[in-house]
Amino acid sequence: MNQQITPELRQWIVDQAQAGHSAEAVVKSMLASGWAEEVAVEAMESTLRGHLEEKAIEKAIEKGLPPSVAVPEPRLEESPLYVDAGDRRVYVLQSMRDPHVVVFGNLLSDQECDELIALARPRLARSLTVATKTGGEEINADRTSNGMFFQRGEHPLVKRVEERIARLVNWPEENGEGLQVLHYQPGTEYKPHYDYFDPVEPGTPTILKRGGQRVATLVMYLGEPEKGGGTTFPDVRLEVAPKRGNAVFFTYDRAHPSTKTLHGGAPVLAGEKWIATKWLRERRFE
Ligand code: PD2
Ligand code: ZN
Repeated sequence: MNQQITPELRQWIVDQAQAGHSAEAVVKSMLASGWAEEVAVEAMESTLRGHLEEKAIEKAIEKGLPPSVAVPEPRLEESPLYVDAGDRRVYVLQSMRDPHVVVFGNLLSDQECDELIALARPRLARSLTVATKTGGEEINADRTSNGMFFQRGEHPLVKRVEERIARLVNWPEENGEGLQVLHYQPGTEYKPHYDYFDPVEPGTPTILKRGGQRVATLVMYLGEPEKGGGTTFPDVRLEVAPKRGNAVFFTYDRAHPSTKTLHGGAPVLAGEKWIATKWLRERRFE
């Protein structure tokens, strides 16, 4: 007998399951009609899995979730201990799937961290965030650090770091925003937020004209505090230590809290914290 799993067989399995028959009973009746056991079990499993996936997609549409888009994926399938980022070996210290968070070690040398701080320091101003109501920039009370933006590629060091990041996370350099450097003094923090632009805000369509949505964030630690200042992910109770030279990377495939990428910079309790953030967009960011 032809033991192919046809659309008719799949439909029959779904009908049986919906009529309240257990998986075991359905497999039993398949065996009774001459199906080989492995084929029957595989047909059962793959059909129900496919059916559940379809239902999940329908549900997402019903709930009005924004569509899911492609995101940068560092090549971690074989659990490498490090990634060759072109001019540097970057260590993979930890990774999580949901939310998709990766902690990298040795992304920057101490000298690179110092040099980025020195280049940024004279240009610091109270941090602005993109004002999603208007599409402009505004001072944000939830972010008490001081910051500045580099233009993409504006300095040979900035360019080198950007090329390294593109190799590391497998995403075009042109899709990155300019690096942002932030300086936190004791008592300052960055309250939990999402980095994507909220689709319901009136300024968002204007922001998205330039490169589309943000789809990933890389926070690089340039200067470590003595206490506090970790990057927190409250939905999964994760806190990443702000160790100099290391970085935390996370992606969000839709502009929605279901990505579990709510994150914040915990208050710095002692010492100073410096970070450089690279936000990655869907498309070329000019
Ligand atoms: O300083 C941090 O750890 C932090 C926390 C949350 C940075 C950002 N967000 C960011 O730059 O988006
Ligand atoms: Zn953030």
